[in-house]
Amino acid sequence: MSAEVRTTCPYCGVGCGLLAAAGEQRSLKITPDKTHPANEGRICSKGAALGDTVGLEGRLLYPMIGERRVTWDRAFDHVARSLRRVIDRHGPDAVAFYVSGQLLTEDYYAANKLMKGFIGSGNIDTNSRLCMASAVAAHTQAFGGDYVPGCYEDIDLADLIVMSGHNAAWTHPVLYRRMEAARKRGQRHVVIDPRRTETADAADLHLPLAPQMDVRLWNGLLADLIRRGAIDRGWIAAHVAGFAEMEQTLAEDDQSASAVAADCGVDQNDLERFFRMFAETPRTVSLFSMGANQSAQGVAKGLAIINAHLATGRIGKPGACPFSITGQPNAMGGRETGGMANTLAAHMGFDEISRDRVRRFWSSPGIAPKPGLKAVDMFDAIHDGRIKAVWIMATNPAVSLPNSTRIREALAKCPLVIVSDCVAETDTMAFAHVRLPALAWSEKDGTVTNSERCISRQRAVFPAPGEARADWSIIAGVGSRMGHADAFSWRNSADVFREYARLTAYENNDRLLNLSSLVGMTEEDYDQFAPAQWPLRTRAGTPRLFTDSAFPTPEGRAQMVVVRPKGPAEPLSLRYPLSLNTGRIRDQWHTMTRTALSPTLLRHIPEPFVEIHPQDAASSGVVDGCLTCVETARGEAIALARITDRQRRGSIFMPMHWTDTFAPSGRANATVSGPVDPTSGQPEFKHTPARIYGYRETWAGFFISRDAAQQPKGADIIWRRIPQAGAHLHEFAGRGDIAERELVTRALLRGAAGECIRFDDPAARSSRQAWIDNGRLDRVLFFGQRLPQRDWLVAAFAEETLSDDTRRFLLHGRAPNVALDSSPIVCACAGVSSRTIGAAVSAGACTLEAVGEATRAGVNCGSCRTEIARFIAEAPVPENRNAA
Ligand SMILES: Nc1nc2c(c(=O)[nH]1)N[C@H]1C(S)=C(S)[C@@H](COP(=O)(O)OP(=O)(O)OC[C@H]3O[C@@H](n4cnc5c(=O)[nH]c(N)nc54)[C@H](O)[C@@H]3O)O[C@H]1N2
Ligand SMILES: Nc1nc2c(c(=O)[nH]1)N[C@H]1C(S)=C(S)[C@@H](COP(=O)(O)OP(=O)(O)OC[C@H]3O[C@@H](n4cnc5c(=O)[nH]c(N)nc54)[C@H](O)[C@@H]3O)O[C@H]1N2
Ligand code: SF4
Ligand SMILES: [Mo]
Repeated sequence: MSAEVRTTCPYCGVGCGLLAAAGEQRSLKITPDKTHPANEGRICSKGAALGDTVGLEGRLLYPMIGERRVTWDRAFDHVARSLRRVIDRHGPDAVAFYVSGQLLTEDYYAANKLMKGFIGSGNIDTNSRLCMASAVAAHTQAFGGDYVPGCYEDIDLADLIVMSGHNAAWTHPVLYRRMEAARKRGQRHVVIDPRRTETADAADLHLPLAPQMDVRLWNGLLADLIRRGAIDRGWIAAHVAGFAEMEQTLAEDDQSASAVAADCGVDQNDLERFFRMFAETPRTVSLFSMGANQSAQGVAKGLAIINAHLATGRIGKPGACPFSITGQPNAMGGRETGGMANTLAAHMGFDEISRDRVRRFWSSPGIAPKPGLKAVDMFDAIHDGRIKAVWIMATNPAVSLPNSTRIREALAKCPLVIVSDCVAETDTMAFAHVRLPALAWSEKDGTVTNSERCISRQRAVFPAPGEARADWSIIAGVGSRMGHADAFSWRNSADVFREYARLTAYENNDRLLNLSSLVGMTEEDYDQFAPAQWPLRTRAGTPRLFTDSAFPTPEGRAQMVVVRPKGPAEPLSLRYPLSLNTGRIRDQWHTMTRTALSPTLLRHIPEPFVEIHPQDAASSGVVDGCLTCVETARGEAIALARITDRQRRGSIFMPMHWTDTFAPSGRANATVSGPVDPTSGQPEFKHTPARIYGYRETWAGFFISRDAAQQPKGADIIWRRIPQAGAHLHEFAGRGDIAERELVTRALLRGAAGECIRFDDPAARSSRQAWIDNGRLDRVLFFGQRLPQRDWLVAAFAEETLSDDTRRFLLHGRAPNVALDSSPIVCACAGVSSRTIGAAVSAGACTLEAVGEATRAGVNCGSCRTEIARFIAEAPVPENRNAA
């Protein structure tokens, strides 16, 4: 093992510090960094499994033009010349960059500088448009800038945490661990979410509101606070503008608890309990995430939450603030450098003064005159030919943008698609004319900003593999070849960062985003940089904003913005009577290009699913565990039905993660495309009118092989690939006749060599075959009605020489007398299954500690603790427990 490198996790916006030690053959040992203020020694299942994701298999390691490997020299020339040609013929707005909150600050700065300063267009936007744009707009309207007021310490200090559209237990697990710790001293949790998530389950109060009713609920709360006299009129008079207008607006609706509860579809007593808890608890933090932002009224939702805090003066004080929690590791860095189409750079806009200032700072030959196109509009412009060249970096829009069929059409039509990624094959890469290999986490070096404005270093552990390069250096290479060598002559990431820090401090009298204390950093300072929160006028940083109740608006007051409830943008109909909601699961990250490399993480939830309320399932004839079609006006997806009362009646839920690589029919965004928020441009990912029906396959099977197989061409089947330790499991089903099955068989067995053992039962339409090559199991293909569990067969692939015993039972799919457990893995760290945990609970383990002692589950990262708690809560109560 090499020495431990102090770095930051590449996944969520909590921004945990990690220690990474490289071993033989790119093995990596990960432990949480006790000194990092974000996690203080904690970690979650995804962070803990990072070691599984750093192999070189599947990496893009060389620049490619079409199918040709080229030198960087050639790649830079080609990209620069092609972009130049488009700009010369069609103007700067005919090119666009679509970037990502997973770029480092240095990368973001470089991309933004090239587009806005040197190409001279505003057309750079980011996947943060799908994620944080509504919160950015809400902050800007209320506080005069995109300022996150609070810090994680506020979450520790709060007595009440209200989570709106935030499944923190799964999406920000380490922050959730901090809240669990605070609960031990009495902190209470309220979750506002149509679904009963793991987070909702564990909360003191869950308000399962009807989709998109948040503004009604928060306005109802504000009206209630006013009625009760629980607002701070003195503080409002001194520090807030717009209260009277908002108070008047509230009078337009019936704000009685009964009316609000009825509109929001929640129990009136529960609603009143929430109102009381909020009124009585000065130390309240209101977290909001995608259930708030991803909405056609996402800005209004954020503002409604902020309004309740402004009315009570709960901001800028320990344990009290509205808190938009960020998703990606560097969503904040992107907002700061200016990577969104509607900002210029470093929290400056497109006003004349800012444009002139940034132009001088960059010595720019022609700075962007106006904001560029936001993500959804940008892809519309690609579709209709206004944009003729797009460079996509660190994001997978063919999967993650709404209405992905149309996005794919746009990419297929676009004359020039350049993609920088670390992975060779993604759904977006399939459309690339030029593929540029980027360094991945563990190789790259730079800075990220987490949800609480804390800047931390990511540091390289491994040397650059192949010819992969840092994103900023790829951008600089192209910028230089476009004729701007002086502006893009950085030697290393420290150079880029210093320039960015200088820009934040440049002629800065009024911008909070100011890193002036970092301007003079030496290389060594940068290497040693310890986490710190901006504003950084001094090295100590600034954990909490607005502590003096002064806001950076012209009048120094926060603005209470009038918001009115609207409900879902697209109405339900007879044809589409259900509201389709989408989001995340605990152990996968977005489009799975990295987390799916970890077989352990895949065992938590291996396949796409759709959650359905029992009554909706019954009226649609859908049965638990069966393949189910989810249809909307845009398209169709197919996933396994999970029938559960955790879903509201009338709402269904699908995860966003699956792609062509793992489950082509399971892509949620083939079906999702809501209208966007008119201000923020953020799409309504959480509501699309839909209907469901059974897929009703006529045959099903599975195939296990050493290498990943592609879905057979020409077969209209439902295909899922599930990487396992040492093999790939492929599940499939079809609605065709025996000829379809034959087609699939031929494709999967092409090139099969060695000995085949086989058993067919035509009467039962079942067929089983196993191929053994050089003594090793090479492929297994089973069709039929009653298929065995897959685990034993998967395990057989690990045998270097198949034993006689294994060989004998291959076509049974399991050995007799071997207890099999293929139930889902609940604890990813220790690999403990739900069956093992269920058994421990039945045997009397009735606390988290007891289950931990009995099974080792939940004792490491703790990401599974809410699930274990559910097992305990749902277990039948044995007599002796009553007595205890
Ligand atoms: N495991 C994991 N963690 C992640 C990620 C990941 O991919 N995997 N991604 C990261 C990123 S980029 C992000 S943005 C965050 C997102 O983190 P979260 O926002 O917590 O995640 P989501 O699952 O998208 O959505 C949260 C909840 O919003 C609810 N919701 C839907 N409609 C409404 C509504 O109308 N009102 C309210 N109040 N709630 C509603 C959904 O039911 C869902 O439970 O997670 C980050 N962390
Ligand atoms: N239906 C639905 N859709 C959604 C959402 C939802 O809730 N519902 N959520 C939305 C949200 S909040 C988000 S943030 C997006 C996320 O969606 P995406 O950004 O599309 O998802 P990722 O899988 O994170 O894509 C990151 C890509 O960058 C690559 N990559 C990783 N590191 C690097 C690097 O250092 N350099 C380069 N060049 N490439 C790298 C990865 O291999 C991967 O291909 O999805 C959005 N889409
Ligand atoms: S909570 Fe988990 S995914 Fe998020 S930064 Fe920490 S270790 Fe990484
Ligand atoms: Mo996100």
